[in-house]
Amino acid sequence: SSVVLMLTPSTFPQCRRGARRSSPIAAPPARLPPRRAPAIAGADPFPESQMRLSRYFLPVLRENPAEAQIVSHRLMLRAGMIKQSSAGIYSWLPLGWKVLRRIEQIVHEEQVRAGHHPMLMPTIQPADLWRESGRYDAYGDELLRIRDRQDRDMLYGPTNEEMITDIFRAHVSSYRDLPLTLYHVQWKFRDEMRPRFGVMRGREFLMKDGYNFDLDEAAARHAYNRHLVSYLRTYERMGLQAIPMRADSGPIGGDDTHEFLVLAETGESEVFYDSEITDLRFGDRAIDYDDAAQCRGVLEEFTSRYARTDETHDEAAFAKVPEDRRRTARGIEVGQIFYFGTKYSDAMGATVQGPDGKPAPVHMGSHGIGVSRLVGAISEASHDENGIVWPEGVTPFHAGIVNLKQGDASTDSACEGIYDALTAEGLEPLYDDRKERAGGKFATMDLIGLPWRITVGPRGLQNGKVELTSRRTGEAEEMSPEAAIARLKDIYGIA
Ligand code: 5CA
Repeated sequence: SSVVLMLTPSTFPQCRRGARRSSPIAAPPARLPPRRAPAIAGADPFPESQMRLSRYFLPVLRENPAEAQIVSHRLMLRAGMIKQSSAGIYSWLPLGWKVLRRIEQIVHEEQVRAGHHPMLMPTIQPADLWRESGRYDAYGDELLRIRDRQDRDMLYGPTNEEMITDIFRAHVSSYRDLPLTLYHVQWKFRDEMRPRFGVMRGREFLMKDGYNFDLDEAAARHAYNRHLVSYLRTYERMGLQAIPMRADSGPIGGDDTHEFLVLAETGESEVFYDSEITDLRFGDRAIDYDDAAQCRGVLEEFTSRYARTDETHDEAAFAKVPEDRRRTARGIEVGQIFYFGTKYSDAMGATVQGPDGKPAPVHMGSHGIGVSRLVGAISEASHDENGIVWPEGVTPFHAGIVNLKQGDASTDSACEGIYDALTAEGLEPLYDDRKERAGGKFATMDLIGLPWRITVGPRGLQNGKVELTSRRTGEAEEMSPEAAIARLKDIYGIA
């Protein structure tokens, strides 16, 4: 039973507050002072200039690839999104990379909204940092150890607690510089024993990892709660319901951690929960991320019911949930947040001078989102027998334009007109301008899962009409090209 929230961008007010042509900057929420000109929230920072299928690179596969065991992997291969290079390592072809960018963009927008600072750390790290924390040996075989030409031990980072702590201790020495949360979105490598399910469990994968530094436990708990809230918002914008569940901290350490799980039959984790939890929505509520009580309230609302992964499952506690609400299911872990106190700051000497003048180790936590895994998770949660069904929030192209009679002058020019009008509004249409039969064009559009399709043919045009079709419901409606454009503007929250 996969769970998908049918969210449209109009669920999010920041999307509605007017778009300016092709500027990739998000509209600010109502509470904050306006920064720059608003545009479509979550827009691709590198929009394509050539969105015509005759010139695009979309190597779709007709046959089901034998190596793919789950539907999302199969569909991502068939839709020409990824190509395996070696076990658990993939190239991202243009369509796949486009979805990845849109997910990454939403992650950035929500991180910045919560007051966190983007940066970028390298993929290759010196082993010595990991010797300081004790994890160089403790991390085991998943850590890819590398030796450079000077015989120095290096490693390909599976996570960055040590490196960020090293940056912190070099530059921050006073409590006045706290609180501080830094994050980046960077490729990671974990030499997984069983890479599988495509990008879902890769060896090389893209992760957002963030790290908070706070003076004391109370402040660090607020950072934890703030991350939980911002993650709820982040996943909902992607059209996903990701449920925070109490989990185990594994090699990251610490005693407080939640995983965010998307329910899906093919998920790798077994989960146990009170069914009431699936009724919760973060929705459109205003949140002040500096308000500790407000953030804690949201955390309590979303974590007070029983919801655990098999690692922390407690039969006795689960038995207290009314029987008709007890659920056992499977889930995909799309993120995890940790509070680990002074584990790394103690080991690595990351202290600040407190208000009393005495040095004290900083309290820390780390917070991850599986950015590349999300592409698989969304495909797994949102598809039908014909292909993927992208939620509007992450779709690679906002709409497809299907020309039913390529080469017919008036049909071609109507399609070009719609393409230009949508592009001028800051939307990205994908125009199927190939000389192919209608059935083949529809099948391609269904496979790659664009949520809206405008079908343009000579017969409809005689009455001044095109057809606007929803990929999700299959419902089609005849209307003028102008009305179709206006409808799409409305759907994507362009004033
Ligand atoms: N340092 C902490 C928080 S930044 C950390 O590494 N957390 S983690 O191990 O839970 O990873 C964060 C997220 O990355 C996971 O929730 C998962 O969504 C994603 N992830 C982890 N391993 C893989 C993998 N092998 N392939 C794809 N995504 C992965």
